[in-house]
Amino acid sequence: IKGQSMLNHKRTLIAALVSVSLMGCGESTTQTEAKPQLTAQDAKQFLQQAQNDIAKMQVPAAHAEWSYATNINFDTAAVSAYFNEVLSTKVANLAKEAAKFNDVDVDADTRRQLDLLKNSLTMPPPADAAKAERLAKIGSDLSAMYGSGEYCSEDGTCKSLVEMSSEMATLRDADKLLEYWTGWREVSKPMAGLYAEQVSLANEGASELGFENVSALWRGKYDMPADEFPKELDRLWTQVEPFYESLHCHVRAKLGEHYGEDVVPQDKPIPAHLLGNMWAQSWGNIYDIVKPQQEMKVPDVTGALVEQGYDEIAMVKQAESFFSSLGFEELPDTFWERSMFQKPEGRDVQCHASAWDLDDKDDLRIKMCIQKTGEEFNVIHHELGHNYYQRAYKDQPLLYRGSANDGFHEAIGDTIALSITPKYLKQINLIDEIPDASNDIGMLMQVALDKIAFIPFGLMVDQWRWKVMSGEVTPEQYNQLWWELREKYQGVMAPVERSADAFDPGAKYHVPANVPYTRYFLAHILQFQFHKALCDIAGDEGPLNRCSIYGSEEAGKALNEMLEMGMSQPWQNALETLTGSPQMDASTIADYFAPLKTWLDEQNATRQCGW
Ligand code: X8Z
Ligand code: ZN
Repeated sequence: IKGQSMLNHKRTLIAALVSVSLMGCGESTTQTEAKPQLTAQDAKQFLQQAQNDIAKMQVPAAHAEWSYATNINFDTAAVSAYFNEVLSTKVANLAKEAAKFNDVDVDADTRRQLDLLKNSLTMPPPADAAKAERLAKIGSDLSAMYGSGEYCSEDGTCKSLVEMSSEMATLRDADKLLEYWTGWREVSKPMAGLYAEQVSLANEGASELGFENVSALWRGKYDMPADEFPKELDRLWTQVEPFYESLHCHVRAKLGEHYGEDVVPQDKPIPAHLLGNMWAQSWGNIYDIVKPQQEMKVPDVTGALVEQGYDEIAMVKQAESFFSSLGFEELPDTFWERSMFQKPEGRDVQCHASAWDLDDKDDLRIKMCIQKTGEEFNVIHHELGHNYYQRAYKDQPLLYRGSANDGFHEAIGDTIALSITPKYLKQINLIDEIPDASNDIGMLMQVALDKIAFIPFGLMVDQWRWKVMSGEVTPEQYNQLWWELREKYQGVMAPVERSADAFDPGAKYHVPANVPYTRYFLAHILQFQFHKALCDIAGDEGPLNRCSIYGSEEAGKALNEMLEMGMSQPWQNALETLTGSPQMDASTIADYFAPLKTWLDEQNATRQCGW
């Protein structure tokens, strides 16, 4: 029956396609009347077939991708590039077919699925097979360059990104920090040419699909007109900006005291190598430098994990048990057998943390090079959030198996991690006592360094990419624009002049890997909205920063209701399901951090803020 319906469907489509040329010689006036019309039924059949075809191909493609990411070599690269090309070409063809139903009167659900199919690719391949192959090859090469990248110092010792990142967290020697910072950015220099070539190939693919360019395609995935979406981001950023500026002001002043004002000039952006993170994207690691003078008890999760002898698996189990306490089913045995929790010896892997669903059934996995730190404990929750989301929507039609908008996927695990409060840490015996409220400024500072510092970074990466993808800047200007935006949004600057061949965006995973980044900006807003809604449901009446939803099955149920929806409805509806409002809104952030904002403004009273 399946084969039969496919044939019927193909016949109808082909008839529609060739009608004009077949009837080209003769009575042109009757062409439109004679053309067989596509029907709503054809659209449904088309979608059914398309989803079957994609589902079949997706599984081996995912296995190839997993093999590559967990073992980067010549052969795994070839196989993953092949599957990438074949699958993305298939989807591009289906997306083009979907456009044939643009003027057919179909129900809302069918229309949504057709639209999702048209919008689904990230880097659409051109129809020209050689170009499609080239695009896939570049993607796989860039990813390998990042994944196997290392910095070798003059004495011949080489360090991986994981090693340098972990040192930079506690390193306070500005020269050594600068060495790692510039060293890692050597890895991305050779990416520049490939990246520019990739942009033009993907733009060709996007234009064949009817998009102006890749930028328009990426901005068009948010259930609103592509040109409206950046305005929505501006609105959210405006809500957070004053708080970010207060935090920035205090952090710069403290860094100035620590490193000297010649290293950290007080009227300029902050040099990007001093913030405890390779990309200056979250600053939690320099809490010791910027913490309040008054002694404050802030849980030392890293210390507790080490002291209690947690290994990588124990950390993941602990994270799993949080989800279990909300009523989510335990992870399958295959999760434990097939995941990669540690960097293996003797082969290159893509250490950047990720969560996988190999078959849309229950083959869930994570891939991480776990470090035994509080920061990584959070990342584990982040990754598991992806897995539980994937599992929750697995029974939706394929085109609905995904994030309400891409920020939701990134926000789920982070939302859970916001519940890793002192109360929770005591419940699981990681700390002995819950610090009283007089310590809250310290704890809020710790969270703000991680979350608020991130927000402008989360915004600027795609501000850069949208301009790059739309051709507003040429490859010669790529790096300069990157630093203009880093300064504008984050108030950080390159610590040394960047050479003409530098390609610093390539030093951030998501650029060579072509993972859109606005999702993380959205996630950092959404997770506070989710946290508040879930705390209300859990009946926690204390301040938001002390609320933990651990053990609340009601909260788990409410969360799951949203997760199960997948992308079956506009994200505004999913948001409303959980929070009661269809609007993304950063005012929850202001509430969460209100005492810290007051404190920062007192500290900054005599300082000259801004850059
Ligand atoms: O890439 C990630 C996750 C995997 S989706 C670890 N994140 C962004 C990053 O590391 O740059 C999480 C926060 C931002
Ligand atoms: Zn993620």
